[in-house]
Amino acid sequence: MGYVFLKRKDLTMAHRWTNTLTRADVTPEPLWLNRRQVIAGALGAGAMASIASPALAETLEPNTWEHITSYNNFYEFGTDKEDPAANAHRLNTSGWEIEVDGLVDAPGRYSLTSLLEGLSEEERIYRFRCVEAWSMVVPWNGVELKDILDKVGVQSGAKYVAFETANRPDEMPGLRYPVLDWPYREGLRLDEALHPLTLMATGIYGKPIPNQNGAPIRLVVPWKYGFKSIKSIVRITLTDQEPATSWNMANAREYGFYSNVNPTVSHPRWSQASERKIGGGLFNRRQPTLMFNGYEAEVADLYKGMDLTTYF
Ligand SMILES: Nc1nc2c(c(=O)[nH]1)N[C@H]1C(S)=C(S)[C@@H](COP(=O)(O)O)O[C@H]1N2
Ligand SMILES: [Mo]
Repeated sequence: MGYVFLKRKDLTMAHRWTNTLTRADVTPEPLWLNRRQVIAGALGAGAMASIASPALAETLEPNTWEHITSYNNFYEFGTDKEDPAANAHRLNTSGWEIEVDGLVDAPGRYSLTSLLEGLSEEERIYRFRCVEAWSMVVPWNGVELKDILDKVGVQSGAKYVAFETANRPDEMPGLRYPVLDWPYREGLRLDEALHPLTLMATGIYGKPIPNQNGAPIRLVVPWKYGFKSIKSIVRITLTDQEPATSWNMANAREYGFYSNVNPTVSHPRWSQASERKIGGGLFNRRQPTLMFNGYEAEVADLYKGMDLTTYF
């Protein structure tokens, strides 16, 4: 329970994401809500029962396209929430390539197209919880990271996956400021990376992902704080060492490597027990934060025996 998790094959009316759609083609939300009814109709009785629960229906009501694409963290384009939407058009996402290296069978510089070729696009409605205690619900389109890793062949010695964002000072005005040790870097333990919830997103609401949200491809790890979900990825490295990650390097006391959403472990400067859902209406009531952001049943096993206050 706690998330809508749909394989493409479960859809009666499969919507194929295509990069020919542009922002101008459709008003996304009504289209999405329509499709969601179709999706709900295709699910079994058990799944319907959980969707029908009022509390869950409320938390999983997706944010609007406007919320998702105008309130962003993407420090390469500035540190204000409005900066990415204003500046990220400068990022040239055409001919995108990703360097895959380290402990893989087929290292190399892949075009994004070739890396995604043959993999099945899915739609996932996920809660998204920023470490700053705000949240959204986002309807992503993407492929499981596992499918990409299977394609390049993870070698037996690999224990972690490291990611890097593009580092292009001419296109990213925020790189002038030493807010973080650029390029933006993130990482996952291999079992986290292979988990079926871990997505590489290329779209939102069935449209290509806007630059401010991490075009043309970004990570989405829904049970971790948002900063783990690194944007505009140009490098994926399989390694046997826990990789250095940007926020952890900036302040290890405040931002752990794991950064699993956990309402019982406070950030040194604020509580993580509740969150403000963006677009939450007139009074913008806070809602309780859920363990592992509501994905406890799916991911708790990954951390069995670990002290989550030490490995925060
Ligand atoms: N490269 C890069 N990735 C990033 C960030 C960033 O500043 N640079 N911000 C992170 C943070 S703090 C959050 S909350 C999410 C925000 O994603 P969104 O703007 O799509 O909501 O992206 C994460 N990925
Ligand atoms: Mo964040």
